[in-house]
Amino acid sequence: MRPKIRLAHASDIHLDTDYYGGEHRLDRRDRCRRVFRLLLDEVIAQTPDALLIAGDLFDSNRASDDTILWAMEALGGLPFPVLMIPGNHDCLEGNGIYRRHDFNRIANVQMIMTAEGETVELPELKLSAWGKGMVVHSPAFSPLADMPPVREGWWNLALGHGIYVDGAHHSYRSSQIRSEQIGTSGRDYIALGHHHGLQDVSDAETAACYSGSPEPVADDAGTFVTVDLEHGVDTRVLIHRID
Ligand SMILES: [Mn+2]
Repeated sequence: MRPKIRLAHASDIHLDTDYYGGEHRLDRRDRCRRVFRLLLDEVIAQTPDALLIAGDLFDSNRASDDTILWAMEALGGLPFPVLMIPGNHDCLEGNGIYRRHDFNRIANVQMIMTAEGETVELPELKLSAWGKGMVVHSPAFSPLADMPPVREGWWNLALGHGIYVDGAHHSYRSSQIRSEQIGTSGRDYIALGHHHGLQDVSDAETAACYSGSPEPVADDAGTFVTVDLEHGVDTRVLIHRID
């Protein structure tokens, strides 16, 4: 039987926002780092079995090497595995961050890099997670399209980074997450990123959420979510505010 597990899900951290290297605006760099550290500490306090990061850990592919190495060390120091995808801000274009720095060499990190989609697994949790490595944020890119069948008897997740669209056509929008793709996915949970405000987009049998950014949006606190999966019980999503 599938074990009872707890996942944490975060996205849109945007490290190095308004920082372009050197000594200028180090306060901005340090503020982003403090928010990320606070997020990780609050995630650790929830004792999850794994952390999902649904894109935009970095604000741009111009992020400083110093911040990238700092983030790799922070992820490597976590007491649980991390599954992650790139977002549009840290996509796999040209010499992007994840091409310059191999996050898969961090022992507890699995970074999804395949544009067509790739499944990563945590056998000890009987957990299978699928996602795509975004190369270009464009209308042609469909983060949840062509999902493979679920692995029977395991927990099945997906990760996606893009814009949620419900029903009506928005064909001009980039990286669309379509409501019917969620409802027909057969997944136990879909971890989404891109919208900085928390949004529950669950459909039919499938729980799906934008975790929100750990940075406050307007007057609202930053957020992340935890997801409790227990065989025979509905997926339970809990919202955590970061004050
Ligand atoms: Mn984004």
